[in-house]
Amino acid sequence: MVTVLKLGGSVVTEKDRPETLDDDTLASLSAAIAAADVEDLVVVHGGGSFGHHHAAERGVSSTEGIRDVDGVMAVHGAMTTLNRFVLSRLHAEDVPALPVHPFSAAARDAEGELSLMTDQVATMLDEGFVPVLHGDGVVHAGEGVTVLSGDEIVAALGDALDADRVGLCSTVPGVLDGDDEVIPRIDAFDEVADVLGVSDATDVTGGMAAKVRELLALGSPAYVFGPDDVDAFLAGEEPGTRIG
Ligand code: IP8
Repeated sequence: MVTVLKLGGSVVTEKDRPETLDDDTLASLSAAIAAADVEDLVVVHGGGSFGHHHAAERGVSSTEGIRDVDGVMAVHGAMTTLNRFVLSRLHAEDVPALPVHPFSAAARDAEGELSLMTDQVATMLDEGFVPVLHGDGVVHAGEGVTVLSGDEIVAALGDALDADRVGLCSTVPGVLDGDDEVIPRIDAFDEVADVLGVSDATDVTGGMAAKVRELLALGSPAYVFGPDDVDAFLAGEEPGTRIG
């Protein structure tokens, strides 16, 4: 049974301060992951104040590409730095985590369709490791390099690995309605289109609306929940909002 868990970039970093980790939250999430000891777990993390800061500065998004190598390396470099931090906190809890950098394993065609190599991820799982992927840059036909969000990676992995459970750990306890109440279940985008406003300026990949769209396209149910519910999700419960 494959479980994919995404740690939101805003959860593991201080979103408003460039390249700043939220170390306490990352440490407690790492401890929860270690304690749950889930078989066949894949972790994906977002960009937070590492990737999004550089992507906004360089004017690159999931649809608008850049060809400037310094800019590409700034975005990719910030993400590999964050990945190192995430790995080190997982290692501190004895989680057998290994890095997978999507920049070197993915491409988008001219229609924006993503192809992501997943053989290495599947083999890591078979060998008892916990692959840790992350939002990154991706080479994009006709655009140079665009941003690849962790949510797109989650969707691609969910399909390729035939994941049974997909969870997105966000800063909020679920997808919220207009009164800030958690919506327990979403089966179609139309149901929530009005309440999902556009994301803030430093999130170049579209915030909650984009997440819900990606997750609805998955073959398995997905859950959006806050950091306090990671252990519940990993224990097989259904915290936060169920999507699909
Ligand atoms: O935070 C974006 O990943 P996300 C990664 O999952 C970059 O959208 C490079 C901004």
